[in-house]
Amino acid sequence: MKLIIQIPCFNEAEQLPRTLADLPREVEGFDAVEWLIVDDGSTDDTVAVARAHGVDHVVRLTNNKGLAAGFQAGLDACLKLGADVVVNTDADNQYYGQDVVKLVRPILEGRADMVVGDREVTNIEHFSWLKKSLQRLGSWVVRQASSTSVPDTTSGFRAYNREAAIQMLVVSKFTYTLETIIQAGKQLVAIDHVPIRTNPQTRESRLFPSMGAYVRRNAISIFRIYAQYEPLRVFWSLAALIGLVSLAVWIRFVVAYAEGNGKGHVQSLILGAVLFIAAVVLWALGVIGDLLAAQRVMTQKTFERVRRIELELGVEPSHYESNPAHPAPRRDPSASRPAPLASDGAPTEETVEETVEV
Ligand SMILES: Nc1nc2c(ncn2[C@@H]2O[C@H](COP(=O)(O)OP(=O)(O)O)[C@@H](O)[C@H]2O)c(=O)[nH]1
Ligand SMILES: [Mg+2]
Repeated sequence: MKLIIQIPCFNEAEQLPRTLADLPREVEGFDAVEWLIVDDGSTDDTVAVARAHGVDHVVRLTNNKGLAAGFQAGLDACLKLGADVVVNTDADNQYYGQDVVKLVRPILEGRADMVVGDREVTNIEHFSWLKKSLQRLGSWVVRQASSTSVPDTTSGFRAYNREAAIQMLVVSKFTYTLETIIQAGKQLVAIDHVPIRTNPQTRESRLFPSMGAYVRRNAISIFRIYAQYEPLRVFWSLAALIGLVSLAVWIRFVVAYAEGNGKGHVQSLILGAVLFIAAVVLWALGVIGDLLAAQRVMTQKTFERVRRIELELGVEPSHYESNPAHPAPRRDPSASRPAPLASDGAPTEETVEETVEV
């Protein structure tokens, strides 16, 4: 069993040494524990520092693509490097490195495919009252949207087993944390959570420059992701709401008409009609969204199979730079590859020989 701990980094040369010093090199239940960083177009010495401190694998993206893309690139590389379990942590030493052990336990015990570290947000000293309240509200919304019970949905300290990692497909640009939970919930991946410890804050968040930006981006992301998975609920609820308003406005007109004052309320008739058309449009958007969601499921399944084929063929990870000091053993791609067939489908001479040898 191999565990790879992945760390997305953007200009983290200063913080990395402390973070790496805290990470385990051995974890019970694993024969190998390796470290991987995703350098997302850093302009400082992130890669050199990582190498100097024993990082085994480097995925170096040419330019800054954002955390969600970095996370996906890292996950892909970890799978191709043969990880059975992938743990993701922050480069700023936010999470307590030794808690990796707690995080992987439910996976090792076969109780979960994905485990989210719970920072127990109410106990974090450097989070303001407002940030704690928003975290609680946001996490509640994500729990509703994902039908899961994850208490700390924005936590970046997580573990995925191979199956969960193979199925993960992040589309959102800003946040992979929320999308992966909603996706896992909808795909019925078994999610668990464990309490984990955090270290004192070393610097301000790079991801969210201000509280306003934090709320805005997360709210938009939750809405978009939820609408992608549940378009009928989102659009039909809105359609029903606007439809009811249009009905109320029309009733107002009918009452006035019955009282002989219809001419004075033509505006109500027009407003009701406009609202009714809006409701019909929303209803239709729900139907289109639902058709697209079905399409998305098929794309997802195709993607998953392509990924399995890539893994089977031993395709190299993209943007990968191995560390000469820590050569990584790879899975042998030829181990389970079927023997080649001639164009007419018959076994080739080579195949026959190979078969005889076996
Ligand atoms: N790939 C990538 N990672 C980033 C980027 N910005 C921040 N990170 C990493 O994402 C992780 C979380 O960032 P951090 O500033 O600690 O955010 P917070 O924990 O949400 O406050 C750290 O490991 C950062 O190095 C980025 O643009 N791309
Ligand atoms: Mg952090």
